[in-house]
Amino acid sequence: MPPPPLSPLLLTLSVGLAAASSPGLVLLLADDLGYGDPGCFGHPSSRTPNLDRLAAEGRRFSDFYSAASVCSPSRAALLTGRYPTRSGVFPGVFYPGSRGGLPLNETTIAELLRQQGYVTAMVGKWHLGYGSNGSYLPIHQGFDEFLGVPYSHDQGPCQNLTCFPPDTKCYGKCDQGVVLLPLVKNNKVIQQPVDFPTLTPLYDRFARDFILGAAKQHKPFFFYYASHHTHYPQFASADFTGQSKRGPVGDALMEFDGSVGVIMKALKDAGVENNTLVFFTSDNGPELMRRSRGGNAGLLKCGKGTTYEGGMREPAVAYWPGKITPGVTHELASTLDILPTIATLSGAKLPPVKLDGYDMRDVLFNNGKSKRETMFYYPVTPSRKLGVFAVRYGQYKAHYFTQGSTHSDSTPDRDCHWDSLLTSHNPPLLFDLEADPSENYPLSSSDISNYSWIIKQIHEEKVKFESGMEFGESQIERGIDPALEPCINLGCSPRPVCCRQT
Ligand code: CSN
Ligand code: MG
Repeated sequence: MPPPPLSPLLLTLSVGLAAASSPGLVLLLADDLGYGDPGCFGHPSSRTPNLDRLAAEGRRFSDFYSAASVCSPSRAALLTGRYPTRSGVFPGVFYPGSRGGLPLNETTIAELLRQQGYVTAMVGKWHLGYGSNGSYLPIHQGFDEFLGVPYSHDQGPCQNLTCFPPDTKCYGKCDQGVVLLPLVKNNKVIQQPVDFPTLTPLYDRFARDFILGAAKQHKPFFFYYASHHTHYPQFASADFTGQSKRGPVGDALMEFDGSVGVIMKALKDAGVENNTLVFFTSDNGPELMRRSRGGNAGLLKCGKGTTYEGGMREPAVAYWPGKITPGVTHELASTLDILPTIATLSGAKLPPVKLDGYDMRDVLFNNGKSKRETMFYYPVTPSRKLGVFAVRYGQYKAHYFTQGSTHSDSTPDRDCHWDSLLTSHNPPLLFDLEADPSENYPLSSSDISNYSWIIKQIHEEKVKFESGMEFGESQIERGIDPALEPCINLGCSPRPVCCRQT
């Protein structure tokens, strides 16, 4: 006999329960924050009580990697689970008038989750293209709502925008000759220029409203908080200016940490804290060229713009009370792994394209082994000809090419500087990252014959990986058209100066 039909009441209940069992997801991304910056990663004068609590009560990663050492490609990888060479997000980063963007046929985490009935929102820095009339904005990549700045806040005249109180002289020089920095709501410029000292409180309010609103509707939700902190020029609101022991970068980090606190309180107040995975990491290594105003890579070598560990190994924490037991994992994991993990957690089907990530549920929930054995390091300007600059396989890392970067200038280590030019290494420079995480002592120079077996194995992994790598058409080499820059006064002239709120 067939089962009796469900009553309308039961139907409502079962739909409600199914939705409630899909976990909430919060992705917290800091900008240019280094491996050594958060208190829970060892910084002696940072104040990050909220991140420290997530680390103490959740799982802290010691070996977590971004897939690029600058912003746009790193964010492309995070949202798609694919090396940015595939999606064409290279070389370097997008600019205000860039014609390109993350291709709309790429599937983002937000698109996967929206298909599963999630409500999705993002605040903060996008940096995956603006395009013609904002055609590359987050609302075209799976986000129901967006409040933020489409690119870096040094990619426009930033003078007088970032300091508090407003009549003090702002530190730092930014790009001139382009439009003032815009604040975008969905696909509309709502403020130009952005007032940075009052920006984070707007984001915090948005975050709280979104989380409480989703819970009230009994909808599973995805919230992506892409902070501008701690990117140059560092800023903070009235509540945080001068509050850290570390100067402007410490204040900026403290304000980011404050937002983490606001979001955690919203999860608690909404009653969804025990059904939400919170994941924190950073897009790339610290911009060491800013000296003590930049971030800190801790014990790792060099920073932003390089394929040394400081460029791509990031602080990371996963938090989910009752599901993730507190502790530290030394397993290899990457931003590339977030999409496949979230797909299984939400019951979503993986997009029918080549993915570079692995489901990391074993690492998160069972304190188990990572499925990931390798990490491939592409430079800021990747090419088919040179291929990957370095490969990590287990505890070993081989550098086939090394190169410094302006972003990592001014550290005591010359290897990081822009004038350490492209150098090829044959045999590769080999490091044991477990014995020597700072990449100070190459093994191959001391006794190459003892390590030829591992160099051979790494070479095989490299060949296998590169034979499966198809470069997408470069989105950044599509170039710049100043007419595409975001403008609050549609059709005004003369640009860019007319693009200012009146
Ligand atoms: S990034 O920083 O966007 O966080 O990577 O603000 O690589 O030429 C990087 N760059 C401006 C930037 C330019 C940025 C570049
Ligand atoms: Mg960045």
